[in-house]
Amino acid sequence: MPAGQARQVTVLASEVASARRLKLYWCPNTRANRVVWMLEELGLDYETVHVDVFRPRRSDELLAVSPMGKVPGLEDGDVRMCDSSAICLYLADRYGRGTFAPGFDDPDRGRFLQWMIFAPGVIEPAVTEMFGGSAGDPRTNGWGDFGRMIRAWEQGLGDGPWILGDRFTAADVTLGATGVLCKRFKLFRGHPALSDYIARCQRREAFQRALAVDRAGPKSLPARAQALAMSAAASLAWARKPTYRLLDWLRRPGEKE
Ligand SMILES: N[C@@H](CCC(=O)N[C@@H](CS)C(=O)NCC(=O)O)C(=O)O
Repeated sequence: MPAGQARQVTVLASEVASARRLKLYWCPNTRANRVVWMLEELGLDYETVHVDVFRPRRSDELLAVSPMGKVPGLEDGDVRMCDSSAICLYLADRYGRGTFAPGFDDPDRGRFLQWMIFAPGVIEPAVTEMFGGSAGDPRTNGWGDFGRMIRAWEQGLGDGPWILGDRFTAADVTLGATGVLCKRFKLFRGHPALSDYIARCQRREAFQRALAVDRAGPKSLPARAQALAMSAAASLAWARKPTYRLLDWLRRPGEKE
């Protein structure tokens, strides 16, 4: 089967009768890609509906799924939902049958949820804060700051290979997809374990198929301009990092007394 095409697979016998196509509101080079990756890991059949998020127009269909007009959004029968991490968790629970999400009675469930939420709740705001050049108070910011975030992530990964050890889960999809961006912005310098972790994620076949979906997708002029702007932001972020390192050192709890 050619990479990047949605695939028809048999789910479970009990679900065949109610099998339906999942509809994903998607745009290349956005957080929608992590859901494509999850769908590819699960081997589910899906269709993508392109939304050019770099232009202002939003359809009523998208807004019914994603009230903020953002991608990704998912329609699965009567289920309509948005937010990439929530969708990955939903898909893993609903279709993974324990393979990509530890079950409710599994002792790994708690840690799994913690890492599912770490990507949108801690990594993204910490990186955004650094890009924005502002430095809030890490004691009141739920995400701490970039330094605390990266140390917690590295420590949580330990020897890996995945965030729950030998088991690859949906948490690796959300962390991995966020990490690909961190790696592109060179934020893993001095953190080889995280860099290797992301390289492992990128070598997965499902990741490669999701990448092919993105690459084959339409790219408008505003989208191309945005990509250029992001590269410029990446260089700036790197220039700002020493200030962050200093602040991080000054604020690190308990190490200078
Ligand atoms: N927390 C959301 C964020 C979604 C989001 O911000 N999507 C961006 C693309 S990466 C978007 O649709 N932006 C267009 C807009 O806000 O109008 C998620 O993880 O799905």
